[in-house]
Amino acid sequence: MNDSYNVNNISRVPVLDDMKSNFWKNGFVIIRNLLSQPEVEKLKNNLEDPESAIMRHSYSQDDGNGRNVKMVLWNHPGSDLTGMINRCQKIVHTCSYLMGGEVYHYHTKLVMKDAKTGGAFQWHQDYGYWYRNGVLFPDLISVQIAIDDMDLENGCLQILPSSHKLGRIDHIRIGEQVTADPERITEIKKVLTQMPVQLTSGDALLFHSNLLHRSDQNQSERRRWAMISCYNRANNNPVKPHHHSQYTPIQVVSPIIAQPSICIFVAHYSNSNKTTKDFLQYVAFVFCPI
Ligand SMILES: O=C(O)CCC(=O)C(=O)O
Repeated sequence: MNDSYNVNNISRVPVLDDMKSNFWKNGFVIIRNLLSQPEVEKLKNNLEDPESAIMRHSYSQDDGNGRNVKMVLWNHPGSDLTGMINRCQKIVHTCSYLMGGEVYHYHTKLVMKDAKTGGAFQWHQDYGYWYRNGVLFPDLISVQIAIDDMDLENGCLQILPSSHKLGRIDHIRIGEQVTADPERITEIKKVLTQMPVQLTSGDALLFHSNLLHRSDQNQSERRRWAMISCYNRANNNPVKPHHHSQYTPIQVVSPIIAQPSICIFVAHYSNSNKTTKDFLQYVAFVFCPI
């Protein structure tokens, strides 16, 4: 672990103290404009290139109801634009602050629900999967950044606030998805109120790994793309090697990524940093032991 890490002396987005208590009370916080409009536009342009390494590694996952979600998954952030975002100070330090200690990048997933065809996700906790990976504590946080506006029509995330307090729920496989025990969900929904998380491009939802969430199919004429980056506490290194990252200190980058100098900044890191993105194949995801 990185001993010099001091969560009280770090730069992060100005998360008010009550945001931290809200995070632990509700299991999530929403940060509007986590990425500025120039930043999110850069990100969109970058991802929309069909020849990019990211798009060449995309695959489809069946939602069990006749539709697919396109995804790309990587473990180590690398040095391209998404890597800069995964490693940028304002995100990494904010996650460390909320989680109370150093975090490392566990993996990132780009989730692409195309217009009219994008599939759904069933109720699940991310720790429902990660528990199986030898991660002992649910000390992980996910940052979902809206690349496109996300609303009810195009299948925004739906959450059950405070559900992180339920602890880990058993998960079962339905189709190609792993979902929280449906009988238990029926009972939980009688006591917790479902909330849609409607985000504008650039906004982010930061949520605890035991927060129950799902999303509907995209019924709209608009695509719904989002990037979810997951960070694990450094002192929660998985006890067995598996298809996601073991503890690897993040080479945090600053200044904020998308200033006019972004090209120079990104090029600098691309040249000087040997870390490359390691994309995961679909097969690794589907056959992970549960
Ligand atoms: O993007 C979504 O709608 C949900 C994605 C999700 O929950 C997941 O990949 O675990």
